[in-house]
Amino acid sequence: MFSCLLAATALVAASVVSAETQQIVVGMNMTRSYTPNTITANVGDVLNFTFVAGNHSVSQSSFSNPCKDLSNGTVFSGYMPANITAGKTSSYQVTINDTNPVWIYCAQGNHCQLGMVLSVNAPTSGNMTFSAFQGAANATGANTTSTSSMSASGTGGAGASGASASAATSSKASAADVRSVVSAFGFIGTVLTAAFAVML
Ligand SMILES: [Cu+2]
Repeated sequence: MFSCLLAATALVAASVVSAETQQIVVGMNMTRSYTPNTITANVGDVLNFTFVAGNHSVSQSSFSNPCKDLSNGTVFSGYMPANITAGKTSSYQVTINDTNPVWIYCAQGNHCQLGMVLSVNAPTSGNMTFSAFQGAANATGANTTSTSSMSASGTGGAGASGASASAATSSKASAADVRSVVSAFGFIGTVLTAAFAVML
């Protein structure tokens, strides 16, 4: 699996621009988190969220109203309980339809307020960075659990949201497969952490 990730990285480095599937782990190591939580995606890319622990969601908000459902959004996974050690994982896919920023949060309890958010194509400077979004989510304080009745069976209408969702599906992957994904992300996370530590 790790070699596949290296191959994918090599393709990106070679500036091959084509639709790809990007892997995001939800609840890695029992944390309230998306890994990674800042995504850069091309039009047509698919974000594949794999829920491995806890009971989280992938929900869409606006930048200015974090932790709150976007009224015209099509992204809502529903609550996805998972327990990778028991072999129970689920996945949910979001297709990126344009390069506008997409703001994602977990609607479970106060997870969003605790910083469980993700951005797609957020500006890296200015007022609408990932950090600004996460800070705004932290600041909302109140528990704003999702009351959306949106199904996860969006058929890809572009809408204003820039993203569309496909039906959530239970993963057929073995726990070992997902563990290898998790460990690969864990490794990358360690490298990134080390890199940031050097930068700081
Ligand atoms: Cu959560």
